[in-house]
Amino acid sequence: MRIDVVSLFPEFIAQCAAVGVVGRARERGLLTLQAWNPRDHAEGNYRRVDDRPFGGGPGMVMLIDPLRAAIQAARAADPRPARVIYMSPQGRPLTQARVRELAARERMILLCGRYEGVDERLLQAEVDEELSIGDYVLSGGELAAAVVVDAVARLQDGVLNDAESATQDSFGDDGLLDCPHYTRPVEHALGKVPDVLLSGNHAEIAKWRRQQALGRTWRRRPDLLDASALGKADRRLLEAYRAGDPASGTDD
Ligand code: 9D3
Repeated sequence: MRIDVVSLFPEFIAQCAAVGVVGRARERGLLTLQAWNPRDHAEGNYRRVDDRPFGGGPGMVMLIDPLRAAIQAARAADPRPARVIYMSPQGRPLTQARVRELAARERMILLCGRYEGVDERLLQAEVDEELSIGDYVLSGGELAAAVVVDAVARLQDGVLNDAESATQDSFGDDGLLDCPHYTRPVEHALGKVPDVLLSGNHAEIAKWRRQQALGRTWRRRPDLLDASALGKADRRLLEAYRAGDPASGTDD
């Protein structure tokens, strides 16, 4: 997959893409990431990329032409058609379902705004979709674009090791939160590892983990539980958790 990012801070995008899972995806040739700076396409000695808003008010608005030239340069870097996605607080909120859809595409262009935003005419002419990463205020689209790149990269075939397998993660397949994890030592001043995890009984361990995942989702994110249709076995595990069954470890 190829992702082009149009941003006034291309070095930020490059840094994010250099490390961790995204860095590995690129090393393996599974992801191509390139940043395009609208300032490189701006005119004049001052290379302006923004100007004051018509109608008055605070802040600046990004100019049409430098952004449009950067988008065109990004489009021309690859013959395949690209969906242009504007990272924006006005966008549809990103979900793992949307991440899966985006991950199936061959390429996309992420447009990052700064200042108060982008001239509306540029959005109407060039943008296919607006995407938000949540209801809080960021200073620009770069962090949001990095979130999309990370979430989409880890779904590319061959990116994750078996141990990291995406389907085991929260929101992977079943829409539940993760169970608790423990490592050595078994006994610590902060507490003991639950006995079931030391039992060697893999069926019991799987059942306990499932129950913890169900119980924590019920406690912390009931909205997620409403959305997932539980089977009979899950409903019984959750019933036992809610009943405070000592064997289910309902301490959170
Ligand atoms: C304080 C400025 N706001 C006035 C009502 C508008 C505003 C403009 C620009 C708010 C945020 C931004 C910059 N944000 C993004 O570019 C952004 C973003 C976000 O802030 N939250 C969640 N997702 C995203 S995606 C892009």
